[in-house]
Amino acid sequence: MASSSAVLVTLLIASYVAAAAATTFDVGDGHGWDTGVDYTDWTVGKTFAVGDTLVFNYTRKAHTVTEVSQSGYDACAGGNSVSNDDSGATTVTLTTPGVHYFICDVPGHCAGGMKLAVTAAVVGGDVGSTTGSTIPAGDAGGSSLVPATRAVAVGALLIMLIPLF
Ligand SMILES: [Cu+2]
Repeated sequence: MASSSAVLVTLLIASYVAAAAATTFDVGDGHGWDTGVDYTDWTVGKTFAVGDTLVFNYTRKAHTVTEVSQSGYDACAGGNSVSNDDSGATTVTLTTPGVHYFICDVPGHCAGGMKLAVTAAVVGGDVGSTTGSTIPAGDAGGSSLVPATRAVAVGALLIMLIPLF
């Protein structure tokens, strides 16, 4: 029994590691963070989750990566920013679920299209918080449910096998 128990624990850990795998996104891909790029268009077809990382590449001091509230995003106003950087290589890890808003705070650039809204879905490693994975994000909610469902299935399997040990 001890060996099958070890196999089960290994499977369980493997499942959680797979569910928690984070993705790194190069914002704008080959275009980087620049004027003349449609960042709403860039997000289409991409699924973002808590733990994922956004990398903004641009010429140092030529642009900023300014995380703002929704109102700051809508108005292209960087005054009450959550964070601000103009180093040329800004890395942002999505640590909380929900929508994260970024603009360039150089005058005219946000209005010219340098604004990005990304919805981070909850990763389904924690069974207790799977209700959060249905945050509306286009098609993001559906695909993020897959690892959550797998975690629940593994948990149910464990409960069924516990009396055997
Ligand atoms: Cu700019």
